[in-house]
Amino acid sequence: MSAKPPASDPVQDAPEVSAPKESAVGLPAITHALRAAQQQMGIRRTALTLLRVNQPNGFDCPGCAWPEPGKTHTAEFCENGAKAVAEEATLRRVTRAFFAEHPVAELRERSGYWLGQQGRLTEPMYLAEGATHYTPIGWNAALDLIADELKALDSPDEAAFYTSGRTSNEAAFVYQLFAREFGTNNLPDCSNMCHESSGYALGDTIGVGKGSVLLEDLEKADLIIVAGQNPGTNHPRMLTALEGAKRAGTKIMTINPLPEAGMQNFHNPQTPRGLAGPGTSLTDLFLQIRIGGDQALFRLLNKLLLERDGATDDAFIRDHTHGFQDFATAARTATWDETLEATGLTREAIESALEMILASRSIIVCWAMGLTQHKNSVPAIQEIVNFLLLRGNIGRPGAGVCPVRGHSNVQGDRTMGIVERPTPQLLDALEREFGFTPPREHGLDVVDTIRALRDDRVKVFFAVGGNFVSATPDSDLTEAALTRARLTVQISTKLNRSHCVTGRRALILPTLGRTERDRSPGGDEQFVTVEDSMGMVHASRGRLAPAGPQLRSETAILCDLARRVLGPGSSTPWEEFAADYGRIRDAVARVVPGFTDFNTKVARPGGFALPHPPRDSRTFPTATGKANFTAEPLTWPHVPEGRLLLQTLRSHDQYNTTIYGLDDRYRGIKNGRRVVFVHPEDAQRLGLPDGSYADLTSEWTDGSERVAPGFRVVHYPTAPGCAAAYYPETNVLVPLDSTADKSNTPTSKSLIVRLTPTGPDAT
Ligand SMILES: Nc1nc2c(c(=O)[nH]1)N[C@H]1C(S)=C(S)[C@@H](COP(=O)(O)OP(=O)(O)OC[C@H]3O[C@@H](n4cnc5c(=O)[nH]c(N)nc54)[C@H](O)[C@@H]3O)O[C@H]1N2
Ligand SMILES: Nc1nc2c(c(=O)[nH]1)N[C@H]1C(S)=C(S)[C@@H](COP(=O)(O)OP(=O)(O)OC[C@H]3O[C@@H](n4cnc5c(=O)[nH]c(N)nc54)[C@H](O)[C@@H]3O)O[C@H]1N2
Ligand SMILES: [Mo]
Repeated sequence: MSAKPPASDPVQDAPEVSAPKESAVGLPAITHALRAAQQQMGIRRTALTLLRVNQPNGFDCPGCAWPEPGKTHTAEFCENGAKAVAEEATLRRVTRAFFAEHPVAELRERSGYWLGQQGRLTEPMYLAEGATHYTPIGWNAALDLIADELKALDSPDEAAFYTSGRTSNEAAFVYQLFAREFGTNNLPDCSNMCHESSGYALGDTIGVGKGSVLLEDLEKADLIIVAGQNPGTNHPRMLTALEGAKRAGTKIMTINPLPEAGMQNFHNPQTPRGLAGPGTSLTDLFLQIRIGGDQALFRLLNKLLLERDGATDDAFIRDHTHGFQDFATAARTATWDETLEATGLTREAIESALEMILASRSIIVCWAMGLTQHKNSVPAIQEIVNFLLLRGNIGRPGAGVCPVRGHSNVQGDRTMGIVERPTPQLLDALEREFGFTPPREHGLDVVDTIRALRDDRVKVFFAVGGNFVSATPDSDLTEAALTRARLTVQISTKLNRSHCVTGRRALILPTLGRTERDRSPGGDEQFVTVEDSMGMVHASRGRLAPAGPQLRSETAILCDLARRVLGPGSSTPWEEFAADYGRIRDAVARVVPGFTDFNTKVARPGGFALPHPPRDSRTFPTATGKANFTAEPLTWPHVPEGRLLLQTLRSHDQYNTTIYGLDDRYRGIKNGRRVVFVHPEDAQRLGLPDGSYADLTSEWTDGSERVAPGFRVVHYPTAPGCAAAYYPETNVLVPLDSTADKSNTPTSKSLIVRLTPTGPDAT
């Protein structure tokens, strides 16, 4: 039970509410972007920096993983990309004087927003056992301290190595190599909380856990279905691509419990027409689904397609798939009654969707966290794969699966081997290249790492980026678990809560961001590479002077640490790797499939596409050698009387746990984050007038309850029975054991909650 709001500032939190917006981007977005950027970086640096985002010779935007178009527009950045850049390129600095002034106990009481506003970390800092303050420490002493602690463990599996998805391919490759030479596969990753369900569902069915469409496919599609995603905020450049597709005649169907502004009407900031004109209405059909109802919806659509003469691609099914009969038997059991109950949709809405589908030869389905963070996420995504397979919508232009990734290199980190369940092929290749015996037992994912910390099975926690304590579920339990560690280490750019809730000893190691020039110890300028959401790999070069003379690149830190931990017993050329990232890419070329001639190919502007057998040749590297239909039991969340189903999502002014500001412009919220969006009819039934306050209590199957107090009730046109509130303030409500089947992803989008009125008006 928690009484203390962990990440929002109650003093500043005074939400003002107006009507939600019906369109997105346009001039206001540019003004907001530039204002945010200038506050952090000043005018000259703003212009210089923003012109370099996503340009062939510039750096990859640290915002989202949406790909760059082939011919980049000069201003191929977006409001939220500009905020992400400004957050990193800020001129504010956290120095040793800051840490001398603020005891850790005080920093723990600060909001995540406040911590982030303090600026860039500038030198390594150490929190000794029992100390009240962080104090400066040299790089050598810091790295030796970590090496000593790691070497003193009884087993390498007592350490866990977390990654957040901004890490470059080069750093990710040396990181996983170091962990495995050290002897563990404990590589928990932010994707365990993110697209893991997509990876599972796609790996089992099409044999590749990644999307099968390229940017140019969007314009070739007859229909794009956007399910469980809010691109207006989280992938704004996707709206430009959707607008292009609409111009080419593509229809768009949106499936979401919320009417998100970006999907309704889009004012393209890259064109004068978009700035001044009426904008483009993107969505042709909006299905306002209940949270968790997607599996039921697609199962019924599949049944209806099976019943229609000529609606299925029988040659594709015969030649390329496996498991059709079992799937068809399961699909035929779908009923209208059950589907209407699970989805909250009307029969007419589903019939319109069916007609639109039947009229479309080529279909792409895009999705993000609205599909991945539920108990039934893996079967729901697999039902979408069934849906696409039925009409041969994979492996041809304008058709396929498009999971839209979050962090800008989260997909690349996985490709480089940041996985707790490595394939034997990866381990064999590492063994051949580097001459050591990698551990074969699977390691810990995020949820299991928290359990292991709680039970003293993991004693050293090491993170490259991210904000583990704030991004993970069950905040109170997780924080208590982390404080049991002997040592916690964070390689970070900005201050966050994970520097304040620490193990017995703690280290902060400051690192370069994407925007900054990276010179190796020998003085040569280096570049890194990243992979976007569509499997395109390209170079990223920072140009700004580093935020301080002491900063080191992630790659340099990890190579130096590996050398100290592994000693002369390691035959890996760690120093050469740090001095020349090209050497790392040469090794990647020999270890990771698809990277042959890596250095040559990445030198081309725009980079290169990784092979994707289902997309390229309709070959499916699954156990059956075919694309697999699946027939999983149909489930959806059942909500007891008087309760609502809560999803935790992002506001327009945040990047995960980084809070840029306290507004959510498109949803009509200003100056506050502790709000809960509730359908007016539910609110009335529950006695919650707009503007009243309520505590949120989540109810878990073991009878335990978790409380997040003091949310302003906002009447909002969400699907009935559903509610929404921001992450990370609500992570305290997510039970550690409430995870998706198979993928073990926390169910951050379906929590059963009750709202208890509080404050002066409560009766
Ligand atoms: N500016 C900005 N950009 C970001 C991020 C950020 O925080 N800020 N985060 C990055 C990361 S790591 C990620 S993973 C992505 C996240 O990108 P999104 O997935 O777009 O992010 P969320 O805010 O979690 O929004 C989830 C959407 O799914 C809908 N939804 C919820 N439950 C259901 C359901 O059961 N069914 C359906 N059909 N829809 C549902 C919600 O209403 C909402 O529109 O964005 C990336 N880009
Ligand atoms: N309730 C709930 N919980 C969720 C989600 C949800 O929808 N609801 N979404 C989940 C998802 S999709 C994700 S991806 C996770 C995100 O989890 P994380 O990736 O762990 O969290 P972030 O907030 O993105 O991490 C921000 C921190 O990264 C550091 N950083 C930024 N850039 C760099 C860099 O270039 N290098 C290094 N070394 N550090 C850097 C900064 O110190 C910054 O404070 O959260 C998950 N948690
Ligand atoms: Mo994510």
